[in-house]
Amino acid sequence: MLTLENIGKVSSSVHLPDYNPLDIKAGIVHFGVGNFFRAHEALYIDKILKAEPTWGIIGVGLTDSDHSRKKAAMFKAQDCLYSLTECAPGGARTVRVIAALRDYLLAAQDPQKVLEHLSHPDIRIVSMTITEGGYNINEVTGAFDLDNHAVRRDLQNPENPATIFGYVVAALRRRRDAGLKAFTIMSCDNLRHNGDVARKAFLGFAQAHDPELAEWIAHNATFPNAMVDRITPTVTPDCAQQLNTASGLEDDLPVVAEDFHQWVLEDSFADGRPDLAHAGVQFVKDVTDYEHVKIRMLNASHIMLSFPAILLGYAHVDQAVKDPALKQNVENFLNRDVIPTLKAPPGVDLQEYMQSVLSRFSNPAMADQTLRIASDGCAKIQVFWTETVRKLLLGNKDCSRMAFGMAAYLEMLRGVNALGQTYTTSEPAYAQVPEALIHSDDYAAGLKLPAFDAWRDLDSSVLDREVIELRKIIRSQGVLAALATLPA
Ligand code: CS2
Repeated sequence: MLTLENIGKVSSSVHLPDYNPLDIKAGIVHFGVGNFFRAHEALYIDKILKAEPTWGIIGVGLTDSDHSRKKAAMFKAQDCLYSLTECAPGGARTVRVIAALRDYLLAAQDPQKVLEHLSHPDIRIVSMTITEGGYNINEVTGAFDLDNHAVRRDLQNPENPATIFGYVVAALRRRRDAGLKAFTIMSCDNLRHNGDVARKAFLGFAQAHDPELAEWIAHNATFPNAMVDRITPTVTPDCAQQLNTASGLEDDLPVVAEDFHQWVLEDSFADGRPDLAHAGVQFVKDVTDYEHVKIRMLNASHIMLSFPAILLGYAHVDQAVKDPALKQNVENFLNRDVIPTLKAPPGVDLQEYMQSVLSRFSNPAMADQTLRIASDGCAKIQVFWTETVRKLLLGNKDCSRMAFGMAAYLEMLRGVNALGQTYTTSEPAYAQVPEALIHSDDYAAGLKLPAFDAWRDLDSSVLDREVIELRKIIRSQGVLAALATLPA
């Protein structure tokens, strides 16, 4: 097993930390220790720990399930070590053991310990990857949703929180009362203006809890915006075994990612930060243009590709992007619907960016899952497509590719592909939504789903009619026939 004790015995081809993990102190608490975080922020931090050993990370898991308890036990058993395999499109691989994570807590098992860490003066950054839908912002009102059940519960029990908002705000109260500084709240999720969204969410909660505290937080905490990028597939048990066979490690928690990674960050930190530029972070005054390019091009075409790919029976993104009709559709979508309304950040050529995205999607070494991409499609459509749809509608532009994407999404939600095989999609936002909307024989019913809420204020009658027509064609003749009806 991969542990601190055994770390010296690994094969010489594996890169080991260039610092002693026992010397590391925690300066960051991170919520949501998923694969993306472990392949991204944790790697950047790993690269600076030798020079700055006070920036180790304490990971916190918020979901309490058998799976998360098992994961927490594995982290403990491995002294929070894990391996990251980075795969270049040409086949080259490197493996490194990351020791940036120095503890892992499941919040439900030890809520007070989480609060103690968050209230400790050594903790100066609280970062998070809690998914696009995790910020509890109502897409229609644009405000923090105080009706959410868990939020209401936390507002009534502020000292025994269960949501990230409850934990962070309770800790900030303790810090203020103890005369300590606030920390930086750093979102690493794929949202436009993720820092501003985080600010709205945490201040929205704090305001409802205690307006005076909310004001203190507004003046003392910071919420830098960031663009984060690295494709990090789900690691299935088979994949974990292959990774271990290749690395010679016995790692229960291996992660795999492409060789590309990028982090563009605003330099706005409440109480210092490590020298992340040394690890490759680009600090800029305003990340807006970087975020828009990444989200409206990469993430938006990831779902534009994966929804129909699932219907065609493609399990992996690299296979899907080799399908000429699917690839052409993504290129048309980017060239005609997205790029004309995007502003390129300095030094970025949007045509080159598109080619690099398509080449990253085709990296066979990772076999990124189409079902992973399609999961939580509701929140992803809201975040990745809204701006493009609104611009098309407002400009009276051709909406056919968008209609195709929406039709493919709605057909995909039904859980059966063109080969008659069934699969399960994950849509956490639909817990309250009547199943009937998804399974109705009325092709228009699905248009009422919250995925499409963010342009309800606009006249979308033409778009909606196209969605209905394309659904009919997908259902009767298949995805490729529907694609063939789009403008060449
Ligand atoms: C993907 C992202 O989940 C998704 O929809 O588009 O996870 C994507 O792989 C990352 O944002 C790449 O940085």
